[in-house]
Amino acid sequence: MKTMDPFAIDIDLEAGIMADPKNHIIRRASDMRGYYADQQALESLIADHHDPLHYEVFEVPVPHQPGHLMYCISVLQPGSVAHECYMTKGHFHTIAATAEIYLCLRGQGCVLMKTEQGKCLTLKMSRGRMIYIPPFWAHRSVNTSDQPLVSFCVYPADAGHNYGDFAQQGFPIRIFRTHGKVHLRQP
Ligand code: S6P
Ligand code: ZN
Repeated sequence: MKTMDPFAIDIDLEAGIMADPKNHIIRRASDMRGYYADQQALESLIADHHDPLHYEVFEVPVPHQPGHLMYCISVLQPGSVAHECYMTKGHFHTIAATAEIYLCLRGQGCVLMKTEQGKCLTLKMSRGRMIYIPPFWAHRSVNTSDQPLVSFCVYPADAGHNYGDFAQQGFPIRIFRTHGKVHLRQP
């Protein structure tokens, strides 16, 4: 591995904003086809609301090599698709035996996690809460509030993202919010 010089970046912890990110990944509603239970409601959202922003990831990248740590700020907008709370696609890591840390900076929500063996867990997120996602657990963020859900994530830089068949299979639990009340549904 090449050596490199240390560097620093600034993060506004209140606002959850990384100064001068080099990568900005944008996911809109149209990128989420297949992920929500009510596909027709998603199509209506795309058509009627100009394909609204769903979530963004901000990064200052490091080499994707063993030994390095990748980190980012993830911002998931509030909203729902036929009452199913906005969520990220979710993924296993390509190198499945790699963990991840999520530190919630803003908002309320949860991280849904599942294993290949069919175990599924959800842990709540709120400002100051850190979630440790062990190796072999797929993970997805879900925003259950009316504010953006902002997390700072750290993971091995060579971990990679395996989205597999998440659009078809999803997670064994879906999260809905009706009249302000959050509830889980097992499809
Ligand atoms: C990366 C980490 C997050 C997600 C981001 C978007 O390992 O878990 O930065 O990439 O929240 O989610 P997804 O499932 O679209 O990559
Ligand atoms: Zn991850």
